Amino acid sequence: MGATPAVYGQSSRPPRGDYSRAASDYTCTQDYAAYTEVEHATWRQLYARQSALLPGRASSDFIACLPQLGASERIPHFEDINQRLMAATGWQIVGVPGLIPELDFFRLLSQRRFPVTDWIRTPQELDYIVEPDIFHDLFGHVPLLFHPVLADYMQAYGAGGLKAAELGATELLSRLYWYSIEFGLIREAGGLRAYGAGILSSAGELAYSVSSPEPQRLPLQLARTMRTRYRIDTYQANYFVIDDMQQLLDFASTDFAPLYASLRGQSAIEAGALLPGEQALPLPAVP
Ligand code: HBI
Ligand code: FE
Repeated sequence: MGATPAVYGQSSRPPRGDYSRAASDYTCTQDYAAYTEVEHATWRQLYARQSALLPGRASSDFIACLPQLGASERIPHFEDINQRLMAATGWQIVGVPGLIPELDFFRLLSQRRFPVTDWIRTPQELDYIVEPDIFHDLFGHVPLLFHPVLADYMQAYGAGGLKAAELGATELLSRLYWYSIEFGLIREAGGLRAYGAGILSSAGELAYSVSSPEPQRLPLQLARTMRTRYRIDTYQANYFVIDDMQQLLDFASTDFAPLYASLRGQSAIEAGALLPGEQALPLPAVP
């Protein structure tokens, strides 16, 4: 078993889960009997609160896929979700004790296995938790694994991550992940909608991301997005917007090696900054 992983952006605080129970690929089985009634109640409370916030804020694809999770009242059994997920897009979720090293993460995604942290936050952490817990992973990420285009993008991202690691470009690629899969926005007929898991699982950031005038919103473009730093401990200072999920899959089919090479000499852009001549996207008028 490798040492517990340095997690992205975290302080030196040791990660929360018990990594000694994980296999060499960091996966561990979900100990369903170990969940307490308090933990099921926390899940129920988070699920009810977040679901009520989705209409008019979450992507319509996310809202359509959420019922496939089949778990509003109690923490779901991973194998129940896997039966539906495997049939839908060939993905399965696997338990992990928490954040895992990038290479292991990329490898699992390339195998259509999504790592889901198997512990849940305490009632005192209802509004904010630094590390992703089971609610962030299951409620935020798993519904869109039922979406065929997103399902293919996630696997391509994993395969791309393994290549990026060989080219020393994982920081660039992780920014693309951050500003799409974690904090991505999509433009729909009704206005801006969130499809990123970090937004969809956050009570406060969901409304902020699609309606606050504060953050900068820009069209998602590979080079610009890969140059843009991100913060993990506040709402995002900028968001990147796509018009169609297919855009992500089209990105994934391009060869990133020349892009990485061209970005090597370019400086990173601070979150929230605009380059000379750049125009942030206006907030769409609320219909
Ligand atoms: N580990 N379990 C888990 N979940 C993640 O989302 C995750 C990770 N390790 C690394 C990571 N994400 C990011 O650094 C990716 O950009 C690789
Ligand atoms: Fe996440």
